[in-house]
Amino acid sequence: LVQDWNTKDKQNKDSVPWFPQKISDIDQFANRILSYGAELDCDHPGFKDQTYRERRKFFADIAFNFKHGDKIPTIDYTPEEIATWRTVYNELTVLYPKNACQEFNYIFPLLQQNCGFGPDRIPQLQDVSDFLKDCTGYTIRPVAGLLSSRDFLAGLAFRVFHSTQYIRHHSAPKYTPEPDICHELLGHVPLFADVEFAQFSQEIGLASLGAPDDIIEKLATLYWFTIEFGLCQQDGQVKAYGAGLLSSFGELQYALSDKPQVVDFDPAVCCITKYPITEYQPKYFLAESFASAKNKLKSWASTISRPFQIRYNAYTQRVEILDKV
Ligand code: NLE
Ligand code: FE2
Repeated sequence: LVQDWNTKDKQNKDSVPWFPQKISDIDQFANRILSYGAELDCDHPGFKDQTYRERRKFFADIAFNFKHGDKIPTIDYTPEEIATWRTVYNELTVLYPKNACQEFNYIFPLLQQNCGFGPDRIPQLQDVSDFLKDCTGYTIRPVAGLLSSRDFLAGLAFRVFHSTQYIRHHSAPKYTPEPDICHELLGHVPLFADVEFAQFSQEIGLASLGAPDDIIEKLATLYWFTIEFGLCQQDGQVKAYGAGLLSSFGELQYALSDKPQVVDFDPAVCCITKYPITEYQPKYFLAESFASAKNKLKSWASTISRPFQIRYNAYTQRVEILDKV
């Protein structure tokens, strides 16, 4: 057992990219974001809205200053923000019974009972993080903007989910290309409370630690087509389990219509498929079942060769690096 990878021999040290080995190492990602939440592009619906831009900066600063172990600050959401949440929440919750996977529909009422999910209030990240910790050990960290795929995936290895805290601009409730609090809470959170799904997400994270750039890109693509935009078959019907679908009442309906292309989930094909990030997906991958997607992805990930093995120690919240035998 090599306790500290960074003291390992020089050759390995040079060829293996840095990765976090303990949960507090994730603090180092906070100032490495690719785009800062306040610098909105000119085609963003909030670009000309000065109040919205200032609000985004406020949220970005919370995330910048967050350290592992801190409580996530409680937000006093404005009536306008709550109105946007209400629209998204009400539109989506009528679609879930028919369109969301069983696991999602099982957990959703638990979030209503335990975390204050409902149309009139935006749930607080700390409450949701506490709930997830009880269910699967997942915790939430606020994030200021987009992380690199490498950093984002590494968080999953520690069952840490990076979450935005701001809400989408009120002018575009049915679809936004960016993650926002609706996407995190309605799309991701329910499935992170599912034991098998939590395990599956962590596997992607563990596979990413110290991986070369081309593998990171493939893992990020698999993440995209499963955790973000996955479809699955349940009782002979197509259901959504991807968070990007479960948080967009526009795309959720589109994805389950006959408009997009739907192909069987095969990780080897999926991991090299190109995708757009600012519009509805032209193509989705359909898993035979939720469990089968997990198994296929796990077996694909196990073919990645690395000069070492990794084991997560939940007691110490560290990854242990083992020499290959
Ligand atoms: N398109 C999604 C939504 O509108 O909720 C967000 C996707 C983030 C990857
Ligand atoms: Fe997401």
